[in-house]
Amino acid sequence: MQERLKELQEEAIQKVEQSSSLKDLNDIRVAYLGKKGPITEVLRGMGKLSAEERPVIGALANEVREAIAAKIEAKQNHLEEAAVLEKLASESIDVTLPGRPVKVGNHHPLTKIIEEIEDLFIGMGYEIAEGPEVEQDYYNFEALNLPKGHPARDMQDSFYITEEILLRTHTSPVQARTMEKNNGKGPIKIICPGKVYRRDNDDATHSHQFMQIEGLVVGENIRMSDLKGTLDVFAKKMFGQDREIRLRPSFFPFTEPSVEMDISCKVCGGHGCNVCKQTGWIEILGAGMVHPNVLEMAGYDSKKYTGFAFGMGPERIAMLKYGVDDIRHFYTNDVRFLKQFSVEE
Ligand code: 2U9
Repeated sequence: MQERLKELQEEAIQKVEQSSSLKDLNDIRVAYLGKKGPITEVLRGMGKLSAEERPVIGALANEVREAIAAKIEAKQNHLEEAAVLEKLASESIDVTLPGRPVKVGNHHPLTKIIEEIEDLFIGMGYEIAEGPEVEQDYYNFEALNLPKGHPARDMQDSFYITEEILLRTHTSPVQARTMEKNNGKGPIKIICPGKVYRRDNDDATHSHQFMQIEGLVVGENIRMSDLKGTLDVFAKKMFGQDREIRLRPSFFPFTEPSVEMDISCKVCGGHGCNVCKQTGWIEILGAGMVHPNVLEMAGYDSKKYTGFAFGMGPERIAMLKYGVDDIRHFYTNDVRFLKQFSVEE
């Protein structure tokens, strides 16, 4: 029996050494140390042994069992460690590989135009001013020399919330509010960008909601020549140094005299083409010297203070600059349209 036990130990240990997987090891454990295994069988047959043999064989059987169990455990640790090392080796990453590009969005074309114009005027010493989109009739019309019943109000039909409160039809109320806050003192140099609303039917060139950028300068000795020089710098920086500007007489209730500014057509160089409707010129903005009534209503002495103002539509500028043929593209947010502006200039 002693020999049989020794044989079993050698046999089991040899198998453990040859095993190459955790499954093999478990099979060996079940085969040699399990309830139906040969060692258990030896122990079961001990009843037939003499009183002297029994403790000797019992002790040996336990030794053999422990030796096999210890060998299995050692081999199991070894196999587990090897498996971890193999996994680490197979899962190692190459940190020198280039990363996947991160998907980034881009500014909306109108935001780009507005920021470009803002930067340009900030460079000339202007500040940005903003105000409410839900506005009082007083700041939207009255303070701008458009009293109730004035015919020019018809051109700026609005969305009314009450008789006295409406969605602003231009950003001019921001300038009126800024002047009022300054208590009759100058100088003021501001750019006012923002959303405006008009009761209009939407089509390729009209929208009930659009954007404006207006500018206002108020101070002593501000002249028409300052306005012209400023607009010339703006036009050249925005559309190219080779652009010419042209001022034509116009009318706005809040400026006197009033003008409209054209730039020479970049496509034909002023000779006439489809883009400029054969005129050689493209209309860009309106402007003028602040009407004395507007200055007086905001608390300025119009004998001492003068000013100029201008206004333009970023949509129109963007349509000209990027060749967009329908104003509705700016608001419907089709990513195929928006993506075309992804290259930051
Ligand atoms: C104050 C005084 C004067 C703002 C001005 C224009 C001329 C003008 C429109 C052109 C097309 C805007 O985008 S558009 O609809 N604007 O032509 N705006 S002068 O004059 C002001 C504003 C505020 C206190």
